[in-house]
Amino acid sequence: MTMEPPVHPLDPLTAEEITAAVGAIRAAPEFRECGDRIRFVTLDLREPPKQAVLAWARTGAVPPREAEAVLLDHDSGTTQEVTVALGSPGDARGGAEARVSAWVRRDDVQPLATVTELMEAEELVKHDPVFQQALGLRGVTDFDAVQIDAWPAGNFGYPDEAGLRLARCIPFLRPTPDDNDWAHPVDGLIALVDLNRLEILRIDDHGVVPVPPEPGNFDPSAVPALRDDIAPLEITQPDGPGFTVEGNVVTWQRWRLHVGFNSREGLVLSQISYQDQGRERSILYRASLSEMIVPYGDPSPTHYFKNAIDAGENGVGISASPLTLGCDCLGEIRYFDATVADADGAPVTIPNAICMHEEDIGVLWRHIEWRNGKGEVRRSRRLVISSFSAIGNYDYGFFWYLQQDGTIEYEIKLTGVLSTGAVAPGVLPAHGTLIAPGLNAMIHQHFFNVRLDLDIDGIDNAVEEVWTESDPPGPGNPHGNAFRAHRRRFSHELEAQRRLDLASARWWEIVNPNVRHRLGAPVSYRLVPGENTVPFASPDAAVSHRAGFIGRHLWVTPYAPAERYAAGDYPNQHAGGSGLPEWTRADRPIDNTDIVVWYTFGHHHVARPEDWPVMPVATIGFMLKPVGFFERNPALDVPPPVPHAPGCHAE
Ligand SMILES: [Cu+2]
Repeated sequence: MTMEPPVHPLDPLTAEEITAAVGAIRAAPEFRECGDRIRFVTLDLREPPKQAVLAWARTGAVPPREAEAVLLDHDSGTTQEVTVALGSPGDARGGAEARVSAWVRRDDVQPLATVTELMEAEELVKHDPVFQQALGLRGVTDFDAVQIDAWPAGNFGYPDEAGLRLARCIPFLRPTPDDNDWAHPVDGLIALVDLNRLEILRIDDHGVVPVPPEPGNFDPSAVPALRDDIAPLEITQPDGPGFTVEGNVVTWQRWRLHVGFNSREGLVLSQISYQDQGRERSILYRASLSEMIVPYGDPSPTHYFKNAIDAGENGVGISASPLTLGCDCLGEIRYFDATVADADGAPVTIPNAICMHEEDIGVLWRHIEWRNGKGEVRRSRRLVISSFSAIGNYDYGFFWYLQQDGTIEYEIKLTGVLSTGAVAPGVLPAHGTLIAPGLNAMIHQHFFNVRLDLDIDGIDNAVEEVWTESDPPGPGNPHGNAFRAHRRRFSHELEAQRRLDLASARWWEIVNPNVRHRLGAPVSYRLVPGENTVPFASPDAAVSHRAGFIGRHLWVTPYAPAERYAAGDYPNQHAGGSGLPEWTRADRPIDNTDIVVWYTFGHHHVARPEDWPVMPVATIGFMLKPVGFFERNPALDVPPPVPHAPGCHAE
């Protein structure tokens, strides 16, 4: 089979490449040794090492294309890690058949959950006579109106769960198929399912709680009257958008970058650079969401296990939804499709999975002279690259913004439906908020970790902590007003495991010690924190081990291609300790070398009645801002928006 040459070595696998890789895997002898119930969990580009990609940019030498697949053999309960060489047009094997180059069989890990097995678990529990009997005790007799949510089981060290692939299944009532999935939790009842054998291992009934009666629908028919005072708002760019797209490489004003996508992380931006006075300067080699986790704070038997590790347990990319013009994104949109593999290995295209457009975000900079009323005003434009994933009850939007002043911003939009439980009439939940009669939204947190492989003006970088202290009172500070910023450079991994500290206005700057600003300091970018919190689960809790990355806001590691996910490659049912805590134990040097910055940020969610029946978007994120990277404000060259308007531009 001949395959179209990729435009860029980081381009996601094409449908043809997925088909070729799956063909090679199916033809391998190792595949024939697996059982009939074998499924493709993920199948993605195996990214070439950074040096190979940088060499390609310099010399045009195309690195070989490779695919990496994770398969789950339900019959043996084993995971198969397969690497496939796809060949590339530039190498000697151009156009050759794809072939398996590595096959590792593992019986010590659980890959992320496939939609297929979660639906199988739902059918199993729904039709189980013992479970139906327990539902009957709660007045539920129409079992077609029952929805079963299969949650990742976590790992609580129960000896009878060791080595099994499990889901904890809880029921909801859904009187009609269009109902809100989570308005009517049937609390107190839980089934433990072996997903490999498709068997119910246990059904635990912790007592009947009345099912909350109120519907929670939010489609137009559920609203008494829709507003009729929304004036039309159209965003048009008569000459087309201001960006150019070649394959997956985007150029917009001074920015250039590559837009990628994979099953686990979803949107990936690579090779972000900025054209500064004719020089293309590198900033970020690669940026992606490395992991996320939602720990719930309710200790009851039907909620304590809720610690959704959504990237490593479900896959942010494979959960991406198609985006709709005028709904998800507004304006002159350029979409990118995403292609992933389904459980049988067939390529599936998620149309319009990524949306890119320009947005006006108000004033960029301004000064009006008070003496004569003359001055200059510029409007700010940003490039938005985004995707949305629906993972269980939550919908997460992942938004990258590139701005004209050299700022890179990342924002996650949290929306969708709350995870719910039930309480008896008159009871106020201790670990949650009453959001409708009898309906409990349990307290929880959302932690995200972003892997930032920064290459500020080159590969060798370092991280400095910056904090502010008041000067001591004395002759040098006679008025007591003095305070100043201090900084120190991290030399090894362990000292770079840091938490934010409001009292010292702590933040971190990524510097290139080898490139100086004209004023003397190393060029740098500042990681500007946004909203954040710390975990409230005890340090001994399972979640604190299984997602150790949430214990620190900052981690810095030396670049290692295999270190990709903050909670490790296989967090599903993992006992804990993997990922960042494991890698950094070696305390490797991180000063003036190729480093990766991992930033954890958390949204603390004490639910409100206004979050029901669907949550207005909450946002959380951070910025990367140039600090002594440019000579001065790099956006001085943005032209006046209205050339001759008084107060906009003095002539
Ligand atoms: Cu939440």
